[in-house]
Amino acid sequence: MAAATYRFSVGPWNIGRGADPFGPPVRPAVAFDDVLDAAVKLGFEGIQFHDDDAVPDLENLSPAKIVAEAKAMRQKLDDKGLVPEFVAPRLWEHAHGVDGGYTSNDPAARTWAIERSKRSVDVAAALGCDIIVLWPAREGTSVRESKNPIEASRQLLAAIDAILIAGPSMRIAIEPKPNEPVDHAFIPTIGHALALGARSFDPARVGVLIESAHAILAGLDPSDEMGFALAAGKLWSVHLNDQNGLKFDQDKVFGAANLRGAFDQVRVLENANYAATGAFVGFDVKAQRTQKAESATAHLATSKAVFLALVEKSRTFPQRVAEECIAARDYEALERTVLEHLLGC
Ligand code: GLO
Ligand code: MG
Repeated sequence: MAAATYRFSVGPWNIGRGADPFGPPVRPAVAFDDVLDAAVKLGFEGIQFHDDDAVPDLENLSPAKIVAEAKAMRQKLDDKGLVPEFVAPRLWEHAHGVDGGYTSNDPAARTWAIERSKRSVDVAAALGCDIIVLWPAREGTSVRESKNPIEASRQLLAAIDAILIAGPSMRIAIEPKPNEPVDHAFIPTIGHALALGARSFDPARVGVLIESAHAILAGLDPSDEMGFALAAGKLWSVHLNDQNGLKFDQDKVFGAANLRGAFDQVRVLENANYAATGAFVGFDVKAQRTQKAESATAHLATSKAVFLALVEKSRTFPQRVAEECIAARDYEALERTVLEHLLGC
């Protein structure tokens, strides 16, 4: 049986802004239509959206107008042979979400966050995709005593339920991150996300999106986080990238800091036949500040090339030798087998 092929996806924030978080733009921002053309050229079939990437200025539009604009976006994708992968409510950039959305201390902000999420559901439905990604960016604290974690968990659960009710055909993929932009996030790991989902009104529709860097920032092995979600049938998307230890979220090229760790992530996806589920492989990577405009998508091309090379490494892995090492409990020999395979010797 031929091995299933992977489908790749990308978000406009991985191509467009021309700035890093520490300074003004150093390249012109890439217009949205050019992002789509770049995706096609790079061989990425799926587009990931923040709600206001799909419908700019949606806060100032009526629900009917939001749906009309999302339908126009759907047509634009169709014309280019692209498909929408997910929509994420971008709560963390709006003034109302300054103290978080669902867990804000301001009840008006909490109401706003739920309403905005319902609009995201409308956008996703009109685009024709069935995944809402929740990256709970500011749902946490920088001053521990400012929020009550018991209450916050209840609020997050209520938000998940509200989204599930608003979109009966939607699934929610929670994208946990332990910190940044807040000091401590309320849903820091995959275990937290799945435990919360299990308590929701429809657990079958709550899963996860795993970003490699977010697992590393939590001190965890991304491939183990993936394995945990895969065992539960809950890995609905991935944001592969890399991270040089416990720093800010670097969004480095996949495999750039830890090639073996990247291999282990590909291997766990391969072992679970992730490609056959139809779920996408996304790369949440950013161009380096030093990069010139004409080659500012190289980070995506390299991440995809590394991924495909590691798929090959996974498919040619000397499994029989590895099993013999395991049977003999000779993990030093296994270590060498892995390293020699990766080194190509
Ligand atoms: C930042 C997150 C961010 C999300 C995106 C989709 O650390 O990884 O890039 O993936 O906004 O919600
Ligand atoms: Mg991400």
